[in-house]
Amino acid sequence: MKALIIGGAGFVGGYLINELRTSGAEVCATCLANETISGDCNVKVLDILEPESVQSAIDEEAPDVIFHLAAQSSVALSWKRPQLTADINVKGSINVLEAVRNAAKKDIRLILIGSGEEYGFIREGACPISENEILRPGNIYAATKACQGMLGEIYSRAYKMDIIMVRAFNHSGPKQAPMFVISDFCRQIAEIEKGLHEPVMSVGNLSAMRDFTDVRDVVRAYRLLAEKGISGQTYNVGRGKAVPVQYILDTALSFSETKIEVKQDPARMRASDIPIIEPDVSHILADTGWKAEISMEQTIRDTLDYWRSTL
Ligand code: A2R
Repeated sequence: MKALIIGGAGFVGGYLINELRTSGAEVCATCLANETISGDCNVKVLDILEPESVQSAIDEEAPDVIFHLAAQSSVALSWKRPQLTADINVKGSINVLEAVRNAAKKDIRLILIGSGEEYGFIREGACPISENEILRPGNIYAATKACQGMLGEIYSRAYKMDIIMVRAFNHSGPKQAPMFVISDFCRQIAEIEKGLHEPVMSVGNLSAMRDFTDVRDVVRAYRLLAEKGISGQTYNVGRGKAVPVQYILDTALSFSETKIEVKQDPARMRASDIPIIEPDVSHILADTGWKAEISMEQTIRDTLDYWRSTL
């Protein structure tokens, strides 16, 4: 398989390059001019806001499959920079869709990576959430990803293109930015262990229940969807077993010998926190045989070890 990863310099990109290379694929990954790609693959500089560049990259590579990861992926930044978020996540995705539609190679499979955030304000009793659930995005990032998924469905139906839409739920692992909860807790613990700040951890809402999957399992799901997913369909990617954020905190703390006090920080509490977000993952299991295999405990341990060795 010849794969092109658009947006390969982010958290997921490095893991996906590794997953695809290990499975024997030939890989080319793109990044912005100021970024670098970590992984064993060909590299191309590409800004998805330039339609001609997207077209040339796809025509030069002539891949069998494209994984579209490039995004403005921060919910917080999406509130501050809504136009930029819409430009990259919607216009940028249209540039990719158009370039695949007009590509010289006609049998390219496109995997559009969306988000569990698209479901937004989930009805009580709707968990586990199936792909057929109505989308009620609750923030600008989520709305742009829902839009990307809808465009994918439209292009797939109207132009008979081979497109698969993914809604990835929370994923985590070593190297993730510390604005995400597992990485945040692990970094705070590693900093405290090194004496970099007082032994007090600040936390937000610990009762919210979320579904966490190791990034290494997530990229395996993306590869299997490229190999076995059904064209035109949307797949949830997640563990299918939500846990309270309190469980992550307790597990992370249990891996440290240091005595640490936990303090709730009002700045970290979100007014609109949805009590539980848990995907139904039977669709991807049925079509590809994929399910999460790496335990949450392992992810937390590896992320803590990453911060211990990085700080
Ligand atoms: O924002 P930066 O400088 O970190 O660059 C991001 C890049 N990117 C772009 N690439 C090409 N053309 C653009 N105009 C453009 N704007 C941003 O896409 C970053 O290197 C990459 C996305 O990586 P992350 O933000 O680390 O996301 P992650 O965790 O790898 O997630 C991959 C996908 C995204 O579509 C998420 O929305 C979804 O999975 O959950």
